[in-house]
Amino acid sequence: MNGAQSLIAAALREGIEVCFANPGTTELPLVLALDEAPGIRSILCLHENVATGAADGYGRMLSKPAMCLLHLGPGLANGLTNLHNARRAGTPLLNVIGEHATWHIEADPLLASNIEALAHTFSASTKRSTDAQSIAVNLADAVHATGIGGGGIATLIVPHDCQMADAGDEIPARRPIPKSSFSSANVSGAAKALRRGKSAILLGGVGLSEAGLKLAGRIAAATGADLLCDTFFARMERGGDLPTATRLPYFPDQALALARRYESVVLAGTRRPVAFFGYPGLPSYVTSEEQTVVLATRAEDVLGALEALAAELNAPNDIPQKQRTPLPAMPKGQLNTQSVAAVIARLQPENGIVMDEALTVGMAYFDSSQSAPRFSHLMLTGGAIGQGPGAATGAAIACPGRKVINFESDGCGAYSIQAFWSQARENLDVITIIGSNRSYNILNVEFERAGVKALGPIARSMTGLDHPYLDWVRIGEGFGVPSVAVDSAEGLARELENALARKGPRLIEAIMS
Ligand SMILES: Cc1ncc(C[n+]2csc(CCOP(=O)(O)OP(=O)(O)O)c2C)c(N)n1
Ligand SMILES: [Mg+2]
Repeated sequence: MNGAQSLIAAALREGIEVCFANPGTTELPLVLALDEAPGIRSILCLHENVATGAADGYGRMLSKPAMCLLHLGPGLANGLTNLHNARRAGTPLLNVIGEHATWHIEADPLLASNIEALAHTFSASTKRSTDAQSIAVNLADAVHATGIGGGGIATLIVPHDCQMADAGDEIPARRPIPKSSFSSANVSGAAKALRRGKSAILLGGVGLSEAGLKLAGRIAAATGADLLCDTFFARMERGGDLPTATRLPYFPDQALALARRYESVVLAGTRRPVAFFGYPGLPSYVTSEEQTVVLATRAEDVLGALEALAAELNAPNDIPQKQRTPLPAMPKGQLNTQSVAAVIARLQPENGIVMDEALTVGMAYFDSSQSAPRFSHLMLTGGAIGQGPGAATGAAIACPGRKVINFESDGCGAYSIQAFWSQARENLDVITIIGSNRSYNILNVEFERAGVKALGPIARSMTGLDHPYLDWVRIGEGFGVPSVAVDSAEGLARELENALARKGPRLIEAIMS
């Protein structure tokens, strides 16, 4: 085997099944190796940020890494925002970056750059193979690293000449990921806090899985604690008869007001909540130090800790069904934040996946969808916009039997339109709903909250997505996705029902009033 073949053989042994790729000359031996050893579904993405976003969506759904194959430093740089989001999500993800031949780097060819410097910003592990023989071991180490600490990103840089040289035939055996543990002292501390006074359990990571929510629901039933969830969770199982959680508000004043209701906030699978931005006069942390009680961090065994806590509190096995907010009525007329959310929540299918990157357009969706049928809810995790279309693509690859709804605000959507092409090419079941308010509305909201009374022409031009409007129907169609625009709740309901009844990707532009 040459180095490239040994890398692919090692990836197969490590259980890698999907590769989201945008290759160049330095990755061509790897592309050939993917052909020679079938077993890894390889998907061309027309922008690296779509590839990395797709690997994030895939990893969130399957808790195992997909591989991203990217071209040198510039290819990696293009994928950085969604690698940032994936790091925040705690997604296992494997990056393989082609590099110039070892002997050529010294001459500083045009595409050369400091790949390690880029990789270090988001990678739990970064490694450069220095010869063909070590590539398979390096690959196995990288995949292993993606499973440590609840999930992370590993980046392996493979020079072109190492890919081509003889690597021998040895592929290392797969090693089990060491099981994470939890602290019994933290369990006792959390039990004490929950018994003491009015408290909340703030859930993130695995705490928002079906098992996590059920355990938390039992603990809440035993103690009267409220359940909260991170504002920007990676994945939350929702709907059906699952316990519900209140989402920590985005704006820190509102989040602080909620947190102040509790004597203790017990953290399960997340960290002490931090305000999205620093606002003058407001603290960085949403909870005080005294209030904050750590049950288990994301890197620990969150389910084990919740189980031990439920046992310590003698929590009942059955969760009493709380009165649920009913689904909103099917709206009529103009499309606004409320009506778009209501239509989606009413029509989204059982066992669907909703990738939600809809900023102010989607503000009502979390509450509106509380009583929807069971679904997996994915959100933008790292605040770096342009994640949704890629992540929806990856989620659809990961879960072929499930409908994916990608609810996007127009500004966010415009970053990653190339994802539509991969959705069309792979005939993925992704329905993109663009909430088209034709502005970066969140920035207007921030101006308003900062007390800015009137915007000058430059500030207005920095927040308006008009002149010209984005023509989403032509954008979608241009990438091969059947697309339609609607401007009423009835129209959105009709088109969403149509899209749900069919296989394959669809785009619906919901033009807001
Ligand atoms: C990578 C990146 N670039 C820029 C920003 C700054 N930013 C945050 S929200 C936003 C606009 C979002 O507009 P849209 O998606 O239309 O949502 P709306 O506010 O209209 O609901 C921008 C530019 C960011 N968060 N991340
Ligand atoms: Mg917008």
